[in-house]
Amino acid sequence: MQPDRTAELKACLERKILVLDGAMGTMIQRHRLQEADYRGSRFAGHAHDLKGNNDLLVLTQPDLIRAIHAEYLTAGADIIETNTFNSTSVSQADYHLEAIVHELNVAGAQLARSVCDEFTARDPSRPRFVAGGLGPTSRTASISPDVNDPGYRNTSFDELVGTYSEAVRGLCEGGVDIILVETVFDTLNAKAALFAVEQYFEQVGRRWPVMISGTITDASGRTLSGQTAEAFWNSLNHVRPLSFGLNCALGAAELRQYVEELSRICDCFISAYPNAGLPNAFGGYDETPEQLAAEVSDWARQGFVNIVGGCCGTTPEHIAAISRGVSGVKPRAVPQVERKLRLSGLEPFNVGKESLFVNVGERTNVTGSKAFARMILEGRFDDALAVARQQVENGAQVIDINMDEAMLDSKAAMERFLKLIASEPDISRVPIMIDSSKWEVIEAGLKCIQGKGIVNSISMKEGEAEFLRQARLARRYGAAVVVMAFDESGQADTYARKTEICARAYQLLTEQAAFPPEDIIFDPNIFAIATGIEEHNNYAVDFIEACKWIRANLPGAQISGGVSNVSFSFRGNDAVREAIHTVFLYHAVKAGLSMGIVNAGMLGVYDDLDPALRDKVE
Ligand code: THG
Repeated sequence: MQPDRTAELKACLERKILVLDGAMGTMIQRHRLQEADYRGSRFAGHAHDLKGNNDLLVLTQPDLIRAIHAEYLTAGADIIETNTFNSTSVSQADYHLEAIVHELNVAGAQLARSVCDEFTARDPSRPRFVAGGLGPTSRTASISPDVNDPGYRNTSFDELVGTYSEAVRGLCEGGVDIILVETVFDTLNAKAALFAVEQYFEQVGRRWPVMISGTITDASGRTLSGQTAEAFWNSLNHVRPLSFGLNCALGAAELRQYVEELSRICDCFISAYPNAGLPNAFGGYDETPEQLAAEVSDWARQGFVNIVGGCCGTTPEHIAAISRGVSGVKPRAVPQVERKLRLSGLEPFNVGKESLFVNVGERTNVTGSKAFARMILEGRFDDALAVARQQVENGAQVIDINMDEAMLDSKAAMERFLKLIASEPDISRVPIMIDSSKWEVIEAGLKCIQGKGIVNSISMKEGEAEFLRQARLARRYGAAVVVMAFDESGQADTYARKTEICARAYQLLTEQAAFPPEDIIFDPNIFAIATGIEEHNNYAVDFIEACKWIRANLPGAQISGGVSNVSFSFRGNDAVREAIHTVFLYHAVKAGLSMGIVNAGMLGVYDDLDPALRDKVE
């Protein structure tokens, strides 16, 4: 395996704007290869057509690919990308070549490596690097290919993790310096790729720098799967990428505003490699090297970028022009960005000063709503979607989803509902909180959401090891976590137990799992008051006092709770329940409660309550 060149790469990025190569496809096209050229001697007898399988050329026409890499390095590229865009089993299945995916990645990496090393040896003052490309595959994990069944998918998170694992292993064994997850049009595919990448790094005990590059499909400013640029960043920044950026689909002029936006919000290097303009009537690209370089050089002078190059339609001439244009221009300085809980659905949702209290909709919960439970049990998913939509319309900024019901296949119901939600942009614009007492249901849910969601919940009830295992996995899936104040000896009821457990969990997460404090949401247990049992009477006050302590002592973390729990003793008396919730929140929010699972749209205003009722509740 190649020695670790990360420090050298980072030093280069501090010093200058690095140039990535241009399109491989355009260059291969120039050679007008025929079926027999693709096959070479090795695949002469393959039973299926191979023309167009450009990745296969690393095996059958290695000199041709080597020459293209060399042309880009000569043009001034500092980083060249392996010719492995489609070297995943999902994409190679189109050619019935799933069996050689690992080999394609190794060979693609070795080929780029050897050309790159030749150029570095010629001029060691100008080190060149190899990025191992992981493409998006030909399938999307969060969009149905069947208009009649929005819950259908032709691939799954697990299948994608499997194929990306094979690919990343091949790339690293072949000697790449960087892993580049690129042309992301569905963030869930990218999450699967990054899950595989992180898993591989853990297995081999070494990390490679990761570049992530998404694709804004059109003037809507969104990815194919519907996310805005910032939502896309919030969904993937858990891997702490070396760089984040955009490529393909648009020309430089159309891409500009999104590159500028990312350069403002991302606390990592920024990459951008546009197409040579928008495709013309024949699917070709007309933007000249000078036109493309003019725009890209302007991004450089504005301080938007650290890595630039070209995508579809670009040639060594484009890369040479870009290289000249950015030469000597100061690279963008990576900004300090405020650390806060940054969630996403199709749109970003950042929890901080601008949102004092986050409403999490409680109604999509089979244990919390008889009506919702009936809909799910009877398979009336359209009605269930209407409940979710109504929560969002009523102001829920996140929706809690719970399918824990004895009569249900909870895992299947969670998957189906989340896949259906993914097809409803007015619901899936908000982040999702996956609520279950079973880890396997939570994990199934995490495999269905492209945004940055919340795991509800993990705790130390089964000990520290299981707690940390689940926390690390949640992070690998890119989710924040609700941590219940629950340990080996049970749920915390008093102020002392609540604070002691939260403190221990915070220490474990931040020190042993490197979990960012801003992605921890403590739930110090809202229990029912006025049950007739003396010990229950102080539960609400204990919760509120615990909020104050957590705010003061566990910096960066958020606090949440299931608000409707507090009034269980008054079931059937909604007027009193609402008054209790209103008074409770009035005090708890002042004490630091930042999120609550509530019946969105059913919260009262403290000052509008009937004073007599309010005083009783107080
Ligand atoms: N903490 C965390 N997650 C949670 C809870 C918590 N998830 C579940 C629950 N508690 C929060 N959700 C609800 C949802 C509904 C009700 C209470 C809490 C509720 N429902 C009415 C009832 O049961 O009387 C409505 C019944 C109906 O409509 O059929 O009160 O604490 N992390």
